[in-house]
Amino acid sequence: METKIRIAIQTKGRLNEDSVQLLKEAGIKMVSGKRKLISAAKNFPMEVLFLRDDDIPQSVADGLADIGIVGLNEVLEKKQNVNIAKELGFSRCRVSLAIPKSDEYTGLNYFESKKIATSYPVILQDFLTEKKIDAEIHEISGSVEIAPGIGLADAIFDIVSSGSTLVSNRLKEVEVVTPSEAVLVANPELSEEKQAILDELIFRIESVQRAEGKKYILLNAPNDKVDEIIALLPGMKSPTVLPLAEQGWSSVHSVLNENDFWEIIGKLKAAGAQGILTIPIEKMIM
Ligand code: PRT
Ligand code: ZN
Repeated sequence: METKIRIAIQTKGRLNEDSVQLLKEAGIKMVSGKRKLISAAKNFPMEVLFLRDDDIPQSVADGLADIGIVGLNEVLEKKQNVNIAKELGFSRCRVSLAIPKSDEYTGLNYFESKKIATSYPVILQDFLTEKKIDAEIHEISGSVEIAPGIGLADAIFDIVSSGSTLVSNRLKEVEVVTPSEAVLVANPELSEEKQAILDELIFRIESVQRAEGKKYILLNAPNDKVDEIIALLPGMKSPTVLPLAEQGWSSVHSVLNENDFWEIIGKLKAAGAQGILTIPIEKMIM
């Protein structure tokens, strides 16, 4: 029988859509139809297991799944024996300490003898121990941010993304304890065959990630301006220069970062480039 790798992803929630999208961009098609607990891929030796994010670290450590996509915050909290195979760059957030807005923050000693509400007691305890702060941890599973307002705690330790939840609860972020993002985790004892499938998956993910924020650019230029124009293009290697049917003109192709796109476009135009076209890049293979 053909070896398959089993990946655990979140059934629904913040990670689900991006996890499915990542597999899709890696060229992995899932058998359509109703979402079941487990779903086979059509064109890749993979099975997809849908779980709550809280259960993913353990299912990978135990071998129920071989790999999984989960927030780093859950990996750190659950302390299961899994390897981080790849940082995925989505669902970025941070796990932070926050206190009432009206309080003056005096530094970490603020938390001495205070009561802190959180759904991440393990990460918080590790941090407090490391910083030698003696505080009381009050574990609650949801709506942590309302705890100070109702007198349940003095401070909170929770996930922050835009910060608007803190603002609307009259809290302020005072310490970022750990940044987090979605990560691909793997069982540390994969068979050789499964490791090879994981390597192929990582290769594909990296090709997609490399193309992110990049544009393919094509432009026409008079031959005597080509050197000047090439000097403006960062590119991967040297740009492609092709003769146009019209005498004395060339077509120049290269790759641009989206970030410096407009700045470079202005310079290219000033240098005599015409008919500038940009095209999104799906994948970049190195
Ligand atoms: O049902 P299941 O158990 O699978 O899902 P869940 O409800 O436990 O998790 P879910 O889907 O809410 O989040 C999954 C993962 O997304 C988390 O473990 C984080 O790694 C990541 N993530 C990214 C976030 C956020 N951003 C986020 N903003 N998880 C939660 N939040 C919450 C946070 O708890 C707080 O209430 O959003 C609020 C803060 O957001 P801002 O933008 O107001 O700062
Ligand atoms: Zn959860």
